[in-house]
Formats: sequence, C-alpha cells, structure tokens
Amino acid sequence: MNRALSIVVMVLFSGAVMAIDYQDHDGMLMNHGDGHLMDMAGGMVMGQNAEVLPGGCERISETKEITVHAGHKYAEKFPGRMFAFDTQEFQFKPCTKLTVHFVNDDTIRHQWMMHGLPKYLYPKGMFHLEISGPAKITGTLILPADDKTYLVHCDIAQHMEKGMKAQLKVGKGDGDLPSIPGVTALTNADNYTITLPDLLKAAETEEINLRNAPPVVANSSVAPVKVVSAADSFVSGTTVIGLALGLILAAFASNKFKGMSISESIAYLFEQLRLGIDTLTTLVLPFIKKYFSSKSKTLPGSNS
Ligand SMILES: [Cu+2]
Repeated sequence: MNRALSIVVMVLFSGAVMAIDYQDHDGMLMNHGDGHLMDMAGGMVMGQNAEVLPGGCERISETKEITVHAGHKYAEKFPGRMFAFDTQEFQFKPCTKLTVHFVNDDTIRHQWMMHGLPKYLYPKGMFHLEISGPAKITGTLILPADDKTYLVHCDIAQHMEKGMKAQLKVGKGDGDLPSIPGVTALTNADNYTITLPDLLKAAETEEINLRNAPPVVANSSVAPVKVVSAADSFVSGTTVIGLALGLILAAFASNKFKGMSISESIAYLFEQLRLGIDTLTTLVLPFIKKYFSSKSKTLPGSNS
C-alpha cells in the first residue's frame, strides 16, 4: 500500500517537473504610453497599435490572430542553425489588424521584432515583442496599406544570424529576404566541397607566392586623390528642395494622404524627407569623416 502510494506521488511529482511553466505576461504589462508596454518580469511590447489606421487604409480589412513560437528546437530541421521561429513566412492583407501571441520556449530571451513600418505611427518603425522564456506575451498592430515584405527577427546578438529570422508579406510583398531558414538561400553559404589536403595545399601556394612577390616600393606616379569641394557635394540646397517637391508630388500621386490628418501628412512628409537626406548623407559621410578625423576631440566633462 505504501509502495503504491509512493509510486503515485512520484508520478505526480515528475509530471510537474516535466510540464514547462510558461509565465503569462499579458495581465502584467503596464502601459508607458506611445504603444510601449512593460512589466517588472522583463516582458515588453513596443509599437502596440490597435486603433490608428496607417495612411492609405480606409478601414481595417481583416482581424487576424497568430501564435508564434521561438526556440532552439525549431532550428533542428535547419542544418547549421541554432535558433528559429516555428514559422518563417507570414502573409496578410493590407490594413489587417494583427494580434501576435509570442511564445518563447527557451530559457533565454527572445524577440519577435518587425522592422520597416511607417515611423509616423510606429516608433523607430518597429513592432516588437520580447520576453525571457519560457513565457508568453501578446501585442497588436495594424499593417500598412502597401505591398511590402517586412523583416521579422530576434535582435539578441547573433540570434538572427543563427536562424531566428522570418519575413512578413503585406499583400503581394515586394520580394524575398535572404537567409530565411527553409525559404531563401543563405547569403554566405558554407562550402564543404574542398577537402582538408586541398585547403592546406592552397594555403601553402599562397604563402610561397607572397614570399616571392616583389617588394612594394612607394612611387610618385600614383594619381592624386581627388578633393571633393562643397560645390560638387551631393547634398546642396537645390537637391533638398527638389527632393522635397518630388516626395510631395509622389505622395499625392499615390494617394498616400488618404485617411491621414494634416499633422500626420506633414509628419509623413518629414519622415520621407529625412530618409532621403539620410541616404544622401551616407554617400558623402565617408568624405566628411576623412577631413575631420584628424581633429582632436574633447570628451564631455573634461575642460582641459
Ligand atoms: Cu532570440
């Protein structure tokens, strides 16, 4: 009798040990405003938006709910990967109100982070769920009106590179992203066709070639470095004005302001203008850096 009782107790006990206890964050979140919700246990939702329609949406087209799991075990079917979501590709109609239940099956931290959303509506253009697992968290957003492919990933260091990457297509999307496990090819695929002896031989040949190469002599026949003056700089006042006018016309032409208030339209225009200037700045920044890098810098707080 005692023996039977102890068996029952052991079965119940091991059952409790086996069952993973998922912490449910949905009732614990505090609203910090601007779609940012957080709790004391490390759960976080950013870019929550269940009410405001993105520009170009006249109404919510569909209301959808999905559950996405994240964890090491979902990467097992993808050779060389360590982490993955249980789904690599999502597709929704434009203007869908989407609720994502994110379940982290691992005992570490994971995110379901979506990029490239309009910044007038989503801070930093992101919708983002994050929890230390095992746990669950839920967030809602309204997808924009245009056909576009959005990157969804976990931004914890190396988790995306190790496989936690997916794509979310709104409408037809606008192409496929690289290195999505099971969907698209790796950008930097490992090459296993070369054998070790071949590799050693190749390394040896390269070393001999380097040893036998003629010494590099500085000579004066090198073409002088072209100096970029302010006059041929990519960003001039005229460029910026032209860019602004072009963006306004393009936005009107594609009906971008439908459903937007005046302040939203202005915010949208500035957003587009900033993106344009950012792109141009990236082109000239290397030149600017080159000229200013020799100047000494004063650290904040030191007045010497
Ligand atoms: Cu992760």
